[in-house]
Amino acid sequence: MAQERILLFIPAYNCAPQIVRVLRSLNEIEADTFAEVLVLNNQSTDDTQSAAVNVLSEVTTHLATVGRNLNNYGLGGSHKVAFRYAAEKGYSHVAVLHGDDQGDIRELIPVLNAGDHRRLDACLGSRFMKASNTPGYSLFRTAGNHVFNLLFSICAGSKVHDLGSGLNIFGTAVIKDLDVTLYSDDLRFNCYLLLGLADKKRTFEFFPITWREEDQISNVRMFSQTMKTLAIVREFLFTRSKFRTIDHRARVHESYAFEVVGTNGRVNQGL
Ligand SMILES: Nc1nc2c(ncn2[C@@H]2O[C@H](COP(=O)(O)OP(=O)(O)O)[C@@H](O)[C@H]2O)c(=O)[nH]1
Ligand SMILES: [Mg+2]
Repeated sequence: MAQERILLFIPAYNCAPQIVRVLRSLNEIEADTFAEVLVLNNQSTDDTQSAAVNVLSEVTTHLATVGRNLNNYGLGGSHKVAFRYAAEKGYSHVAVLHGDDQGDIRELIPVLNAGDHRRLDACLGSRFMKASNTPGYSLFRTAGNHVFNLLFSICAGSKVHDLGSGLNIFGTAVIKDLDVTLYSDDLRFNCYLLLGLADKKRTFEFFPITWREEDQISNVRMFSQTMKTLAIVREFLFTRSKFRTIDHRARVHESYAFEVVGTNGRVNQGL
């Protein structure tokens, strides 16, 4: 088997205080667990970029790079940037950790140690399993997510435990899947990706995670998000050919590109 090299992708938008904590947390895991850590600042309007660049020198365990998307591509579009970068650099996997410090990178380590990411096309963090923990989540929000998980389970034909959390790992089959480009660039990207995985009979499993809601600002507008997510279910169940072929983006970007704005220059011992 080719050598395993995992890119840790950290999407970041208006999360200056949190990105500093997320980057520091990389010192709590074994050095070079990830071949590279890529923070992508998605055109934040706050100090996210300078906060990330300034803390880079404190990251001693990993090669870490901060990039700036050339446009605001949304969370989904940022995934597309990272997947392309991983394909170009020959990384075997892309792990994703949201930059707003709601998740904990240490919770991915048991998945890696068990080798689940080699066995499966995707390992997806879930906020809604028995062993999950969601301090700060209202009962209403949790119940709503369970309803959606049920709807998506019907679509996927297997149990879905989360429509898209901020801690996941994807293998080469997903990274190189050209259809991913057609999925929505916004926060619903993970919903499309999930149903796309199921439709293509890719293998995925969920693992329980802790997801904090402390000083983070959620940008999700609950009602509009609910209606848009229902529309994905309808499209998948009733017009599958459309789901497979149409462009699901509100706006089509010619390319998904970024420029490097900082690196800690660490030389990875394993490379
Ligand atoms: N809302 C939003 N988040 C983005 C964007 N680009 C990257 N992100 C990151 O995506 C993650 C999820 O966004 P967030 O608004 O926290 O959504 P939520 O956690 O699902 O409520 C955060 O880490 C953001 O920093 C973007 O264009 N919009
Ligand atoms: Mg968040």
